[in-house]
Order: sequence, then structure tokens, then C-alpha cells
Amino acid sequence: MSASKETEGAVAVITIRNPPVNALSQQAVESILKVLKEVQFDPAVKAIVICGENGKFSAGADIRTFENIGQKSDSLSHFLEDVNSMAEKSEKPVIAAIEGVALGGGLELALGCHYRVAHVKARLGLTEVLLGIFPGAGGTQRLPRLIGLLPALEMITTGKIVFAPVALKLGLIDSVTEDNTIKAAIHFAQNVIGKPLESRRLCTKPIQCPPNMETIFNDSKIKLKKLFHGAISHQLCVEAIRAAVQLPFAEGILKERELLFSIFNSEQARDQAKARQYAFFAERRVTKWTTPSGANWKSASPHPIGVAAVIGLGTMGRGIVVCLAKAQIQVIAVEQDGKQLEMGRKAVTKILERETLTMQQRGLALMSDSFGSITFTLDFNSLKNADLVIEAVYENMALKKEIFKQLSSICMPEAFLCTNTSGLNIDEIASVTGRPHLVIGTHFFSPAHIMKLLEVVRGYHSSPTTISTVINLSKVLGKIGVVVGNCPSFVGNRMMGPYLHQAIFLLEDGCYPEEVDKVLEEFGLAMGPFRMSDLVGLDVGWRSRMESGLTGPKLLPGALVRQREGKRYSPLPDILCEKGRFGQKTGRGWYQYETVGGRNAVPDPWVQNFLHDYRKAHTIKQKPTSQNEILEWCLYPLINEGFNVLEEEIASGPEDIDVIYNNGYGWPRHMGGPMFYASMVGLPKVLTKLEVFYENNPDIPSLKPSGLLKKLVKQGSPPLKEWRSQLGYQNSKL
Ligand code: 3H9
Repeated sequence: MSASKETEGAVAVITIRNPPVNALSQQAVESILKVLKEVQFDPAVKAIVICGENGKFSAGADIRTFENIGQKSDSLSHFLEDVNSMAEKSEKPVIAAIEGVALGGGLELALGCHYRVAHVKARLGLTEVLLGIFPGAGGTQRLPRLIGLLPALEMITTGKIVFAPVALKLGLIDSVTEDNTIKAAIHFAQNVIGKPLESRRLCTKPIQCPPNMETIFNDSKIKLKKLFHGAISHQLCVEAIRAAVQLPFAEGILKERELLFSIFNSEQARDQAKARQYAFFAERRVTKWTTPSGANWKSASPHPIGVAAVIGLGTMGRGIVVCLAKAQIQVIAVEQDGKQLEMGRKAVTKILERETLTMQQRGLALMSDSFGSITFTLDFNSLKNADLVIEAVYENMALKKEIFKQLSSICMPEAFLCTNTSGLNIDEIASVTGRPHLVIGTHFFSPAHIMKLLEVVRGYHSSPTTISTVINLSKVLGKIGVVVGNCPSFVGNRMMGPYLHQAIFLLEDGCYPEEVDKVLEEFGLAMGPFRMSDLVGLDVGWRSRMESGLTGPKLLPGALVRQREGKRYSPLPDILCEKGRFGQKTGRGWYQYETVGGRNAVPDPWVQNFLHDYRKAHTIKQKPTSQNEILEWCLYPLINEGFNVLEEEIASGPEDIDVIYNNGYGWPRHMGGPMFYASMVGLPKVLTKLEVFYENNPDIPSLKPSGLLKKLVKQGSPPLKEWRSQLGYQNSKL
């Protein structure tokens, strides 16, 4: 952890060294400061280049030292701003040579330099807000001075990362190179030796402000509130940028520091920052997967995938084809019906055109102007060329088994066979093949080319190589793969079950869909349970309930309307479906929509009357329910199911569950994920509530507190990072 200096002619090159990403720990910053001072006084040095070791400029402040967020990060921001200010005031030109990443404090350091030269593939951004803080080393004051108020506002408040070509257009950097960046920066430095530096010092630069600044700030705060419900750091970013335009630079820096300090001083803001940083590390943690049988990320090497095939070009299949092609993998897209194939081809082409446009806007066209080639075909035999096949037909076990039987005889013996299912039994599908060790579940989330999550479902026989290959593929696709066990609905959807049931029971007991949704959306979820169900389509669950005999023709005669096998059951969603109310797709569901396929959910008086009549018919007394009760009644059973999932070794740690919820179910990152949230609320509180709920509702089995939750409370509620040690995995042969 150091900074070193070498000289090339009159140019001193300072290299930041702190593997793996040259994070700016206090020690690293002190070291840069020391070397920077030295070269200032060295008469032989006429210009200075700052770069990072191993092709990465710097990923910003060392987040690993943020565990006790507060004093440490505060003093680090002081130190870093000292370095930035020293570089800025230097009488010798200072040039940042940016390779790989310049993020957070890394970019702030580059902003302190007089010039910035970047490699074409470099990524730059002030990403602090995504960690629950905001740029604390002058970033909020310098960036608007460099690129203007509006682009700076967008970058700082959203943590947006831009690629070098876009950064050049924004004026964030001075030069882009496709060659050796350090050499290009040294060359650049030699050309600017002796040139006046005053105009290069951002601290002296005025900000060009549009006349309607207050409106811009206020609108930005409203927009951020909608996008990141309840997240404090985004709002504080706006205040810091407001200071940049209203105050002289030095006072702006003090204001930035004061605002940063206000995060450390507020319990809520501090908790949000902890949650975001936990979410960051949880995403890295899940790549280090383990299985109960003792396999793990170290015990297997992934196979590279050059050619992948997708079977079925419905909504999911099309999205999967797009993400494979975007990752420059050659794709064979197979359908059994000519018309479907043509529709699929058109849809995929349209999505790829849109993606090309977005990539161009993000400055990516320079680097990847081609997608992997796609062959659309009706010929199943073409699958013999694929290294990996993803079956994405609709959820029907018989059909999937039929396809896997064929795959087993057509595909290369070493080809991996994946099924895209949201809950079917992987082992049953694998059983019809002659290679169950190469079969695995890949649960993509819709739209598959956008959603980051991939549940990687290990079957009983899935080999470590198969798991490793699919996890590696998920990274290649830009997704986060989480290894989960094989049980009905896997992890995410399984935990959704009790949550959705609880929400529906609330309707029976007196609430309306919009009331319940409002509480959960104010908590921060992207969508409440009813808006979400309308989006997904109420018919999806209805069909599966009919299939399993909970409703419809297979329901046993004599079944009680509100009970199934002694358990509480609500027929409300079934009745809605019987009336043709499937949600957005029919323009009516729990809400009404302006048109069929409309997205704007409006409370429906029909639903209100319907619920009123239903309660009357079943003599249900309407109970007043507070916002807090709605929240606990819906979220605690979801969390409880999370503990069951852990206890049954379906997920290998709480981080896995939280990553799934943050990336696939719209859980607010500033709440960390359901398991992190439980740890913040306090496990005894969650347990006590569940005990009360269960005592009052013994006919709802999902309210029965999980054994693991009880065990953890009995042990004094250890911190989340210790929960893993209570799981069966510890006994596995790692
Ligand atoms: C800040 O700068 C505040 C300032 O304003 C000053 C005020 C105080 N620190 O993601 P990867 C680790 S806040 C420590 O797997 P990739 C990471 O945990 C900071 N460690 O690789 C992992 O460790 P392990 C603002 C860090 O290539 C390893 O590096 N900065 C940091 O997919 C490899 O990471 C950010 O928000 C860090 N800053 O992606 C940038 N960053 O191997 C956050 C990474 O033990 N970082 N590690 O699991 C990133 O976005 C990505 O990690 C990056 C690399 C794009 C850099």
C-alpha cells in the first residue's frame, strides 16, 4: 500500500499501489501526499503524471475501512482533499493517467489534477452516492466547475459511470488514447510544460449557471425522491452542488464536509450507508459460492462458452438471446414454429437496435461495434454445435422433459444443459438426460436483457464445473449469479409467496390494494405487492393454483371457500381472474388502467365495492390497520421464509438472499436486503412479532417462526456476518 515515483526525462510518474483496485486508504493517501511533496521540490521535475498500478487508476476511498463509518471516512476525506488541493496548486502541471477505473475519490483525485488523459476503455464516475455517502474530497465542488451544472448534477446524484469517449465529450477528460495510457500522459505532460496553469485549476473556475437554478435543484430532489425512495444521500448531493454554485470554492468545500459529516451524525443516514456498503460487499461475497456437498468456487474451473443456444423465443428467450449476443457470444436461437421464429427474430432485432443506440450514447460503440452472431433456426439438430443450451419454453414439466430428452441425444456430450424456470424441479428435468451432472437451472428475471439477477439453481447432480461455468457466464453477461438450491420456487419467489398471501389477507381484513402498496412503496420497494402482481399478470399464479387443485376444476368438492387443508386461503385473486381481470394485460386487475397493457395504476371503485361485498358475504369485520402493522405483517413472514431457506441450505448465506432481493425484486438498497433489514430491526423484535402473529393466526403456517431465527435469538442475536457459522454448510467438507 504505497505510492512510488519514477522519472522519465523531466516528468515524474507517481504510481498508486494498493491491490486489487488501488483503493485510497489513509496510508495510500498519505503516501501519495508524501511523494507529491517530494516532486514539487525536485528541480529536475517539470511535470507530474499520476497513475495506478495494474491498469487501474483508483476505485476511490477504501470501503473496507468504512465499517465504523464516521470519523475514519471523515478524516480520509480531509486527507484526500489535501492531496487534491496540493496537485491543483502545483506550479508544475499534474496529469492524471486514467486506466481501468477512476471512481469516487479516484476521480476526485483526477479532478485535482490539471489535465486528465484516459484510456478508451476507462470508466469514470463519482459513485459515492451508491454507497450511501457522497463525494467528500471536493468532487461536488470541482465537477460542476469542469463539466457544467446539469451533467454534474446527474453524475453526482445518481452515481452514473461514463466511459472515456463520453467523458471526453463532457469535457471531463482532455484526451483519450487507445494505446499505452501512461506513455500518452507523459507525452501530454511534455507538451504542457511551461504553459500557464491558472485556467486549469478548477478551484478558480466559475460555474456557468442557468437562470432557473432553484427550479432545477427542486425538480432534481423530487425526481431523486421518486427514484430512490427515502434514500438520504441523493438529496444531500443536491445540497452540496447548490453550495458549489452559491459559495466561493473554499466555503463550498467546507459545506461539502459539513454535509458529509451530517451523514455520520444521523442514525438513519448512517444505517442507510451501512446497508449500501453491505449490499456492495454482499455482491462480491456471492461470487465465492459454496454448496452443502462441499464444492466451492475454488474447487472448479469454468469452461469458456463460445457458442450458446436458446430454445424458445417467447419474452424470456428473446431477452436471453439479446444478453448472449451483447456479450459477443455466438447464439443459435431455436423455435419449433416458423411464425414464432419470425416474431422472435423481429423482436430480438428491435431490442438490439435499441441497445446499439444506448451503447452509442454511452460511448461504447468505439469498443464493441459488433454483437455475437445469431442464427435463427427451426432445426433442432443445429444444437449439436452449442457449448451450452438454455431452454426457455413455458413452464410445463412434460414439455421441458421432452426437450431435455432430445437435447441429451443431440448435443455434444460435454455441452451444458440449462433450464430457465422460475420454480420447477431441476432434478426431475435432469433425470431424463444421460448427463444430469451437466444440467442446471438458470432462472433469468424479466426483461432478461435488463435485469441483473440470475438464480443459478444447482440440482442434486450438478457438477462444480457446471456451477462454475454458469456463474462465470453470468459475469460475462454482466449479471450477478447467485447459486441456490433446488426447491419449489427456489429462493426469491419462495419468499415472495408468504408476502403476497399476507398482502391479500389484508384485503380480506379491511385494507385496499392502494393502501397496502403505498406503505410498501414508502418503505422503498420499487412496487407494492398489488401493482407488482398486476404487472406480472394475475393469471400466472391462477394457472398454477388450478394446476395444483387449489382452485378450478381440480378443487375437491366440499372445500371451504377460505380454507385449504385446514390453512387459511383467500380466493380473492381467483375471483378476479374468473372475471377476466388479469392485471395490466387486460387493463383491469387489482387496479384499473387507461388501456389494455397500460401501466398507470389507478384505484378502481369496482375493486372497492367488490371487497366490500366480499367481506359482507363472509361476515368479516373490517379491522383498522396501521401503516406499521401493514409493513410488519407483510415483511416479517417474507424474512421468516428467508430464515427457512437458510436453515434448509437452499441459500448459503444471508448475503445471497439479500443480493437476490436487491437485484431481482426491487428491494431498496439503502435497506440492504430483507435479511440485513431484519438484523437492523433486531431479531428479537422480528421473532416476537411473528410469535404474536402465529398465535393469533395458527391457520397461517408461514407465520410459524423459523427454527434458525429462534436459534439466533437464543444465542443473543449475533451480527449478520456470523449467521453463516450457524448453518449446516459449516459441517460440509469444504
Ligand atoms: C469514496 O471514494 C469516498 C470519497 O469521496 C472520499 C470521502 C471519504 N475499496 O468489484 P470487484 C474490492 S467511496 C475497497 O469484484 P470488478 C472488492 O471488494 C468509494 N475495496 O471487481 C473486491 O474484493 P474481493 C467510491 C474495493 O472488476 C475487489 O476489489 N468507489 C473497492 O468487477 C475487486 O472488485 C466506488 O464506489 C474500494 N473502493 O469491479 C467503487 N472497490 O476480491 C466501488 C472494489 O476481496 N468499486 N474493491 O472480493 C467498484 O465499483 C468495482 O469494484 C470496480 C471493479 C468497478 C472498481
